[in-house]
Amino acid sequence: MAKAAVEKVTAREVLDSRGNPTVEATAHLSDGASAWAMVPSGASTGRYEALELRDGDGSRYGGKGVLKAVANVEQVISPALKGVAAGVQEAVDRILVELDGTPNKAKLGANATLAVSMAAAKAASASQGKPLHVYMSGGGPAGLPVPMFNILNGGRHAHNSIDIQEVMVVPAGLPSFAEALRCGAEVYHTLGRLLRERGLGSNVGDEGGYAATLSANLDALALICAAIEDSGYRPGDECFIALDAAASEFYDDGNYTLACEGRTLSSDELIDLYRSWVQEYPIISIEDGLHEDDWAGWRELNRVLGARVQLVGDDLYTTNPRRIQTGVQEAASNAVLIKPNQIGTLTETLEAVSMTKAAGWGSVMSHRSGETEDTTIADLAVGWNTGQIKTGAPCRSERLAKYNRLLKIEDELGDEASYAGMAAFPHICSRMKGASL
Ligand code: 2PG
Ligand code: MG
Repeated sequence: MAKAAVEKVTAREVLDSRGNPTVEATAHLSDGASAWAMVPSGASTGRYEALELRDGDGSRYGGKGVLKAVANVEQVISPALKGVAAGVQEAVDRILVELDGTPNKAKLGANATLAVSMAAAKAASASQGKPLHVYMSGGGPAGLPVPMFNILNGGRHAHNSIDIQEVMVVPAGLPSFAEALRCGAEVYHTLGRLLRERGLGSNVGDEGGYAATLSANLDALALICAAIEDSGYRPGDECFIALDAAASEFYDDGNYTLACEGRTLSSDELIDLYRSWVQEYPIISIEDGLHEDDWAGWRELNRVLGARVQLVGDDLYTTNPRRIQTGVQEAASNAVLIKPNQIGTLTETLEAVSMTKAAGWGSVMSHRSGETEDTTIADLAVGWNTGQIKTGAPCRSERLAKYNRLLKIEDELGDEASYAGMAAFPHICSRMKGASL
């Protein structure tokens, strides 16, 4: 293994896809290799996420500047990493965790630590002359993930739209990543046409999906099913539907309010609603179906639907190994959403992935709603063999950057490329059609 050490880490404030500041860090190594990384930023952030350090100085970017995080990289982290072997990720990340010293990166900011953690990995892979996904895999099994395309945006990502934050198409039954991407793009365009024909609006939300003016959440499912069929794909066989309800966003005091439908439901009633949707539509996955602290609800949801639908915890776990452990003990779900900036280093993110896999659960590598041109998560999904990735619609270049990176990796792997397909959903019935609840 190459022995290149960190010389220094520089950083700057750049802008994300919503025009908000975020951190870019560049790791410079002793052998001349260097690489940059940029961190993303969420809108529907979970209560238990690591801290995203913002300046709070209203005279710049409405208080959203990240100059403090940039200074932490250059003045605190850079000197501490000088001389550390960049190719030993655990060593780099251990220093970051120890320097911060808080349970949630409150001192340095997870935007500072993650930018450095990713830049160090990218620089080490460049120094060793390996593609990032090969470097990250450490020689373990790697594969192309099933993409989840968020083609209809609601909730916090698109105002005046449905309550469900993301309605995704999942081409799990196709033979390759390239074919899955083509399917996602074709269904996306068909959905746009259907929305325009019906006068429902086809502007796009933060993740590139349509922000349509629908009067019921269920309408989104019917429309997407029609778009899958009109595009020539078989729903429930080649192409499925996934939801991210992001239910913490419409929860208040024990109840869930679906504003676009004008009704308020208890946890049990919402579970019943999901069950009725699953009976009617080829839904393969539901993320954050319930609030991040509604553990009793999650156990019940998993009991009712877990045998045939992937139930993904995002705000519930915030990529935090301690919370995932609790989830496994309580049988609260059967999958975890993996967002590196929720925890703040690559080593801790990998720990979350390993724990999820050890439980026999599904793992979904994920972007944030505020993104950049950084494509690290595409390589992580392949190198860590997460089996699934969600990184928005096939629209907006900060989303396509990741999908296009996966296309390139698939090409480069040639005959060795294997598409995860239905195997990415090991714990649920392999085909939805005809299954009864
Ligand atoms: C989510 C994400 C990404 P945000 O809830 O899963 O789609 O949204 O980054 O706003 O938390
Ligand atoms: Mg989510």
